[in-house]
Amino acid sequence: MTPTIGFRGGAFHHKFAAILTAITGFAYGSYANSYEVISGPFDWNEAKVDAETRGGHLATITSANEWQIIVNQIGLPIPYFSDTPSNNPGTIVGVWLGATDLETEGQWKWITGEPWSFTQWDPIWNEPSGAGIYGEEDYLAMYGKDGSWNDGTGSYLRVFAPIGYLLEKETSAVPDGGATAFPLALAIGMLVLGHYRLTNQQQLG
Ligand SMILES: [Ca+2]
Ligand SMILES: [Ca+2]
Repeated sequence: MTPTIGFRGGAFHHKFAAILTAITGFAYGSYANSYEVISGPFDWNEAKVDAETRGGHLATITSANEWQIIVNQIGLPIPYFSDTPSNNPGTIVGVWLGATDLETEGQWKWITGEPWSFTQWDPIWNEPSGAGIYGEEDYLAMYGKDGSWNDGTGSYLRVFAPIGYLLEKETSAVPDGGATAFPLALAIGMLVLGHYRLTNQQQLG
């Protein structure tokens, strides 16, 4: 597991990230990314546009670290979750995420251009299934119950399809939550050094 240092969302965290970024020149904003479940009858393309209208994008989950941050922020099962078919008004079976293999079957791509490496396909139904009785399944969805992934047709108009999406808002150039202990250690070191020099200057003065 990658060593990470972070704080859950909130004002303190945002200030802390901003201070660290200012001191070290490293961007810590990945920890400030915010995630929100938007419920509603969106097909995948409509969800993509709606997310952009809200100043974000369909969520891209590019590391186990980012997934943990999402779980911390929104909880599991996800908000509005119902383990019943998606014709149950106001509830969500799953959410659309920002990836598709429409261009080349089997080659999944995040809409943000981030590298495709982390996955959490649902093993029970042997996902990604590629196609099913409803046709090609080229759009990434996440089950609200446990966060496992499924490739879906892009439509919500059938049972066990999403009826909402996960919105991600970036506040930093670092998209995936990959901060490590090193920049934090550097920041602390620089703070200590700065304090030491200030103290010395006062003594000399
Ligand atoms: Ca992301
Ligand atoms: Ca599938």
